[in-house]
Amino acid sequence: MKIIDFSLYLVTDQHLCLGRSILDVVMDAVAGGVSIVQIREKNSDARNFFQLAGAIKKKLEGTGVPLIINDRVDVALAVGADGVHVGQSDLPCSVVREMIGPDKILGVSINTLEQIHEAKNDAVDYLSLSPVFPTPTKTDTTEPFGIEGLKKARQLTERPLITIGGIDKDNLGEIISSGMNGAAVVSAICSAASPKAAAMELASIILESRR
Ligand code: TZP
Ligand code: MG
Repeated sequence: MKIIDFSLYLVTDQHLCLGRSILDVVMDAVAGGVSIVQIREKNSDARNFFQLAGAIKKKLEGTGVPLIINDRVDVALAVGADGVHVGQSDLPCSVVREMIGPDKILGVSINTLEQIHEAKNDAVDYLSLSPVFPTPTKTDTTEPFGIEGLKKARQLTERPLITIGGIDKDNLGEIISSGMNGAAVVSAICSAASPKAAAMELASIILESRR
């Protein structure tokens, strides 16, 4: 049984880091209380993604914060990452699970309530409801779940649920109160003046909302 803390899930976007190195942003965010990190590189070639992920993997060693790779199973395996996150148009979860083995973390994006049922037999460790709100960070999304959608999803499954899209300090409390195991953010941390301070604030909102 894997014990994974999904509370504050950082998803990176190199282009939203305000010119700072992604490595510095990630480590600053980890110092502030991020519990899990996903490297998401939509425009990197395999070599650059591999080098970046390897460097981040090294830095995260000993922190207890798992490293997840978006989409690229090959990159995840090559750097010995802790897991992979796939979407509905990536390799099927059953295939990815075969490739990464039983011990790695596997997460999948869920875009509709029906997809929660469809994932019923998939050996995934968490479902990411995507998006909860519209966001300029990713515009090619399906209809946002909204808070009501999160609550409905919570009724449908006992599996770990996180959500992503437009999450910031003003709506995070509501998201956690709707039964989510965690919240994933890009710009709220990557584009913050201080990623560490931002992560600290978000982490404390999560703690507060669970009390
Ligand atoms: N998937 C669905 S929304 C999103 C991704 C990667 C981007 C979320 O970014 P932000 O800045 O936290 O709204
Ligand atoms: Mg994907």
